Amino acid sequence: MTGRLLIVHGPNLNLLGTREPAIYGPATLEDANEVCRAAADAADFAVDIVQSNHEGALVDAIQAAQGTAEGIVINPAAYTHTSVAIADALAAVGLPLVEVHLSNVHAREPFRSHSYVSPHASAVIAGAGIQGYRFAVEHLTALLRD
Ligand code: DHK
Repeated sequence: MTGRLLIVHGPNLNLLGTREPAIYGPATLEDANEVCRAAADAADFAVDIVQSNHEGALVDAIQAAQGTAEGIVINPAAYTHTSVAIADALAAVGLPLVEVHLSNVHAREPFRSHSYVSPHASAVIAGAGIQGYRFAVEHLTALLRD
């Protein structure tokens, strides 16, 4: 393996598959994780995957990536729009970062258009469903390779 990525899923993403499928799609979190593993494997990268409904646990996971991962893919879910702590943790570790949203957050309620995370991301992917994770991993691994 060339390297290692951390994949971070925020609150309520454990409910994918049953949660508002008209918005988030029919795929489960395990389906999304499989997309990440396959894309990472194709680029010769390994993945660590974390999902939590708790802001502090997500901060801990991001901090722990320093020294263990070379890049982060994160869907901070609702914390995208509220969490200075998660944005600060991402800035602190300073790893190449891609932000993913399953839905097109810009076509939804206005509060979803603001992200505390985006200023720290090299790319933001929204509205592509779980394939967004594939695009994110492909982009990040290419960035790390070049
Ligand atoms: C997931 C959530 O849980 C929402 O709170 C965000 C994001 C959008 C998504 O589209 O993946 O607003």
